[in-house]
Amino acid sequence: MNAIDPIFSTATRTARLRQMIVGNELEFMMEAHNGLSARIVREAGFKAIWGSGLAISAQYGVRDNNEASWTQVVDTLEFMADASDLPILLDGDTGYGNFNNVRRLVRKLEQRGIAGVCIEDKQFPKTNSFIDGERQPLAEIDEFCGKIKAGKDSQSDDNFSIVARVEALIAGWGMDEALRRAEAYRQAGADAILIHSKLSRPDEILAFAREWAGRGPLVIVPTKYYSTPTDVFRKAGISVVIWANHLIRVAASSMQAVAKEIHDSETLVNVEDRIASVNEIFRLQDADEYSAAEKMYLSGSQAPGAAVVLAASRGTGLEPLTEDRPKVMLPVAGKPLLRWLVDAFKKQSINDITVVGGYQAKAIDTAGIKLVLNEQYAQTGELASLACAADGLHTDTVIAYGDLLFRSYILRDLLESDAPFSVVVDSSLTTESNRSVRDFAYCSAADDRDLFGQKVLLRHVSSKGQEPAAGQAQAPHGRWIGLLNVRGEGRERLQKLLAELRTRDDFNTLDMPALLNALVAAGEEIEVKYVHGHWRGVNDLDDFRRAGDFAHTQTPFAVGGTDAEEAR
Ligand code: SPV
Ligand code: MG
Repeated sequence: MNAIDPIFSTATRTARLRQMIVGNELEFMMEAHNGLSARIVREAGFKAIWGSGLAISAQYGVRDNNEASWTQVVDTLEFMADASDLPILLDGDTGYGNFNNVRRLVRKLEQRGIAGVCIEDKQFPKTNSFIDGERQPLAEIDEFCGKIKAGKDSQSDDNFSIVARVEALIAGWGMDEALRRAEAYRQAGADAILIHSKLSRPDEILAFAREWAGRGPLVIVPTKYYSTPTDVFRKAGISVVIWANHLIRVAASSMQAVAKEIHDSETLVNVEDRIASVNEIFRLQDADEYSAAEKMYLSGSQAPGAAVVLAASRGTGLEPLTEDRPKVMLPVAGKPLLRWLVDAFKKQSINDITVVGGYQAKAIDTAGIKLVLNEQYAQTGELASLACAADGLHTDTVIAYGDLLFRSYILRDLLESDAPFSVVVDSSLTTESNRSVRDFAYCSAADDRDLFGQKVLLRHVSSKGQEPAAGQAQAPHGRWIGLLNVRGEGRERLQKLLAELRTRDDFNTLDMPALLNALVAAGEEIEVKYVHGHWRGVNDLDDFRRAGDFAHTQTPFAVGGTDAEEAR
């Protein structure tokens, strides 16, 4: 069977394990020893997991002598139960102590979603049955029956199963003793008997099953008599076969082979195609589920991954300060203008930042950015600069003027837009700040808090427009601050449009407002995010001074500087 029966998988884990134990079919359990192997067991189609003491010890690199503490075992089981929804039957050794330890173990296993436990009639600390079996002391029958009863009395889910494991054949005490013990354990309340043998043939197991004559479910572990055809177990009336250690063994042999190969050859080339791919490991870890959840729950996770900053011009009005550097490298409150912008992008997890330089580009600090050059900066405009970076528009991208300072929420809010195109427009037209910014925006509706949440679209941007006179009929709705967010399919459409504009004779004179207007003319909807102040464009010396004041209010522990005109 490869797929888990969907009806079967809707029952609780305890109910499923119990059904396997008491049902009439021969059932199989596969060993797992950590979350990954538990998941692999499930994917292979098994209906239940054997939490092998040997394998769990081995994956920790310790012996099967209760060297791993019982709480470490229970913690491991928790990973297994999380990684797989199969019922897990824990190999609980001797119950890690007396009746009281069994009671606590059962309660803790139920809390962690484990469906049952198998306890064996040896003494704590135990040794693996295949190591000097004869020398291993067995528990007193009555004492062991007390453990079974204590376990059954402390389970809160009726379907939690306790399997009693008889070690009499392992210890060389003979068939009669094995049967006597099994019967006592059955009467004490065990849900099944695990009869264990270390012989390479199934003879004593089959003899036991005959004598047992169906008094209750029997479980076997054919590690040593592995060559026995499985049908023999079926005919003998066995209920469950446990493949007890095969995943830890294959893990060991694979790791040995690959480690040796890599060590000896000093290359990965011989092994790469013969081992699980890294992607397969991601799949087994359910990485896709994480990505889906991230989109749902992690704010900012949908942020565009890239930014393009236009920084090629020297800027008119600042000539005295820009002899040896472009405007974006002017220091504002202790760091260059460009660095403020780059830091703002990084704060929103945008790390792929392309700066288009031109004038004095060699003075641009390239830490954390990619610099591309518009060699023709002196004869060309903003669109020619954008075109230098347009080929790199391989993800959602914010296009920004380089001479811009803003409060971080402005970028964050812009990034929340799902629209293919969105821009930030400042509706505070009458303030002193940003007078020099002449990209006036005309929109489908004015900024109005009563219309909060309503979609507003850009209609037109008049570049280097005249300052609107008060009461003017066609007054603009604000200033475009110089941020354009391009998402999803918008990128390709922008690239296509840019390619078309490139064929125009006046391409070299075109600026960003021309691009926005061309987008609108092409039928694109450009969503408007209104703000009211909280940003500065830097176009002249006056702006430069204001930018310093503005930036100071953004630096940690800055005092003063609340901007009264923007405190609306
Ligand atoms: C285990 O898997 O740890 C078992 C089975 O107890 S065996 O190793 O065969 O004893
Ligand atoms: Mg064991």
